[in-house]
Amino acid sequence: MTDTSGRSLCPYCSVGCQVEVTIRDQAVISLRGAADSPVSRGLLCPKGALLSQALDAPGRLFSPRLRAARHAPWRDVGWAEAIQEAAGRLRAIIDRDGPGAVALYGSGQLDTEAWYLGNKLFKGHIGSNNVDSNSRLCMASAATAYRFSLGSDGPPTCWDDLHHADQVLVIGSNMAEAHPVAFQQFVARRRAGERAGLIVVDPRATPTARKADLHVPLRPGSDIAFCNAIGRLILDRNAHNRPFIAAHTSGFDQYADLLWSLDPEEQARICGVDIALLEEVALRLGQAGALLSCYCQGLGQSSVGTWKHTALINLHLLLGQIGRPGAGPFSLTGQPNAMGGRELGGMAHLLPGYRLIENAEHRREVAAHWQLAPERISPRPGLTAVEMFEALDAGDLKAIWIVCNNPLVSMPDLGMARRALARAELVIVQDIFENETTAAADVVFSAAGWLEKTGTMTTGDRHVIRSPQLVEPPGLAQPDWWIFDQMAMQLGRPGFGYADHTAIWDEYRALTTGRLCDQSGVTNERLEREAIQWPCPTPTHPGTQRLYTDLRFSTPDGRARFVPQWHHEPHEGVSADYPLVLNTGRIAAQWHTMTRTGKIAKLNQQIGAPWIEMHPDDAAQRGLSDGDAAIVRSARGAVRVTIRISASTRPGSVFMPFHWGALSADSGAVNELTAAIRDPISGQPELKHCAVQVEGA
Ligand SMILES: Nc1nc2c(c(=O)[nH]1)N[C@H]1C(S)=C(S)[C@@H](COP(=O)(O)OP(=O)(O)OC[C@H]3O[C@@H](n4cnc5c(=O)[nH]c(N)nc54)[C@H](O)[C@@H]3O)O[C@H]1N2
Ligand SMILES: Nc1nc2c(c(=O)[nH]1)N[C@H]1C(S)=C(S)[C@@H](COP(=O)(O)OP(=O)(O)OC[C@H]3O[C@@H](n4cnc5c(=O)[nH]c(N)nc54)[C@H](O)[C@@H]3O)O[C@H]1N2
Ligand code: SF4
Ligand SMILES: [Mo]
Repeated sequence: MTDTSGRSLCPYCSVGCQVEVTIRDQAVISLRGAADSPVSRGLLCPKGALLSQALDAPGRLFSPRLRAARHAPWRDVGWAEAIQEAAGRLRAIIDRDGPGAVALYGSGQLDTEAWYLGNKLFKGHIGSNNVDSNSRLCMASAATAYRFSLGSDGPPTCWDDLHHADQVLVIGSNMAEAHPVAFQQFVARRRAGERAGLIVVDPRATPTARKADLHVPLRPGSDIAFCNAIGRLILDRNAHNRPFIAAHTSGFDQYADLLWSLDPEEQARICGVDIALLEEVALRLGQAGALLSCYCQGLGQSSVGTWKHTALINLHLLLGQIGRPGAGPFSLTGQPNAMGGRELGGMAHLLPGYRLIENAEHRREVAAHWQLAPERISPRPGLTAVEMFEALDAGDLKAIWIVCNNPLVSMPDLGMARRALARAELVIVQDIFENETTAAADVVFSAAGWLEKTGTMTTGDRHVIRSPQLVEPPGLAQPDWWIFDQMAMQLGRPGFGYADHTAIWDEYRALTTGRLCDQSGVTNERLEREAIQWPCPTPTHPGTQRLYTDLRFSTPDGRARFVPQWHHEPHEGVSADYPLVLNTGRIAAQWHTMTRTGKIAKLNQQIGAPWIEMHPDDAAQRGLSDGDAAIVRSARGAVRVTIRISASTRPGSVFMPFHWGALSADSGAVNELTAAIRDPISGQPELKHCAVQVEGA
């Protein structure tokens, strides 16, 4: 048997490290970072380095499954029966209650070809815009803010900017654990003595914050006050960039009015930090040659997430820090293809090519490309992720098809989410492993996973990268695009029956022509040999590292907009019953709901049982010691945890990783506690802030 080798994208975070793998007898015999990979340059974090162990982890789905009723035993079936049964039941619901009664819940971990097809099937053919993604829990506010401030979604910056910035502001991101390879490269620059400042704004003293020159341990939820205070202090020092503001922005006067009207001392009190610290931050940002800000869920998962992002982008506009190497706002995408998912319109308000459902011209263009009548695409945006679960719970939505997602761990207010799936008439779950959500399904589709199919993804910095199939899927598992295609044909829809991924890619990339995310020049042939950053309008175009280098933005007048906004308190304040703020997030060794990383001994050893990080003062008040068992309660639920006492968290604020679910621990998932409250503009839930009490168990 000869060995084969190939290059694949790591299927975890959006840094987009590429790995070289060698295969013998359908097994990975070697795996290492690809030395010439554009971003990672040969590096991998432990999750990436241990990827091969995820392939044959326990709990793999080898074939489709059906059951007659929720508590009936599962029956493994062939594809013909599974597709016939699932499509038949879906069609019966559509015929009875209309297309609005069904929904597709997808993922930023699906490849573009598959997710494009699912989106086309629902929005174009079934006529339901109830198509949303776990990106709603993740990047929705970053995307709306880009649209408000710069005129379109799409990060203007790239990972390479970490090699050029001389001042980096990390706000609401724990890059050291969540985007480790990118962060390591920046730290290496500093270690080598290059002038590259690091300011971290995070209520916790995270591993990222511990590397900083300045750490601002702000009160959870106070980022708008922080940004506005910095803006005001920049104006006070006359450090703003008047020529840039005059030539390339709009709305400065209203923004300046807001800043002049506020008292920086008062804003510092809202942030719970000393004004002197804010003055130091303003001084350093004002003096920066190239200022890069990196931000993630500490801004996004908030009931004012959109405004948190625009408040930060305002600072870049005030200082003229955008459109140059090392300068600009950089929303750190979470999942490996959450970017591609936004580009292909895999959200309830979007259509392919960063188009909007509410725009009649956009609907017409897409319908024409899909060879459908223009009125086929409904003008009303569909239900967003959390709304889908609320609508199932209320009985307004009848069926949900969940793909590459584990909402019974990752959704806020799990009590509600469980009720929602229990009340649903039809739950189809498409995954590579058994998870908490497959356990609540009527139909399970077994998908092919990493290395087992060919597919394309867009990394966090607009690199479009294809990963080839290198091994056979186990059992009957099939690529996600194939499953969508089969379902569409069974539903009797014309225009499906794709030969392979290349045909889907060609159809999709034509829909990006002339749009900001133009991938017309990213041909199948080029994807076999290179990674290309969009926009890339022609097959000979080299791709584009940074957006807006001509300082013409995507707004109608070409000017970036200041978006002034006051501080707002998070939705659920603390009370006598629930006096602590619960902050949730990630740790370096685990990926989300642990269906892969949770089964790899080397990654699992480091994390122990579910824990809560608590300040020594809060622990002492409750008579709790390190290692004690405790119960955490919110207005919605309770979970059991082990206490970790640490001064890393602010007094009054506790932190829990959200990785564990019913299959990995019997103590209850963090999202039993969180609330389904969300940003009214973006629909992204406030997963970083709810009120809890902690007591000894
Ligand atoms: N190891 C690992 N890496 C991952 C993932 C994973 O599961 N595991 N998931 C990927 C995905 S999908 C995503 S979206 C990213 C997420 O990446 P990050 O957003 O960096 O990770 P989180 O831990 O969710 O939260 C980041 C920080 O926000 C802080 N924070 C909480 N509230 C506030 C606030 O009000 N203001 C500010 N300024 N900060 C606040 C938290 O203390 C935390 O340190 O990670 C990606 N990378
Ligand atoms: N409390 C709290 N909750 C959170 C967050 C938080 O910070 N705090 N973060 C939120 C964020 S940002 C995110 S992105 C979500 C993530 O939440 P989820 O996306 O629900 O979590 P995952 O565990 O990544 O689920 C992905 C599923 O897809 C499967 N899978 C992997 N590859 C494939 C494939 O190729 N095809 C198919 N069909 N399936 C596949 C995996 O086995 C897994 O079951 O969680 C959100 N929930
Ligand atoms: S940094 Fe992200 S993309 Fe790179 S190896 Fe780690 S998880 Fe994979
Ligand atoms: Mo995410």
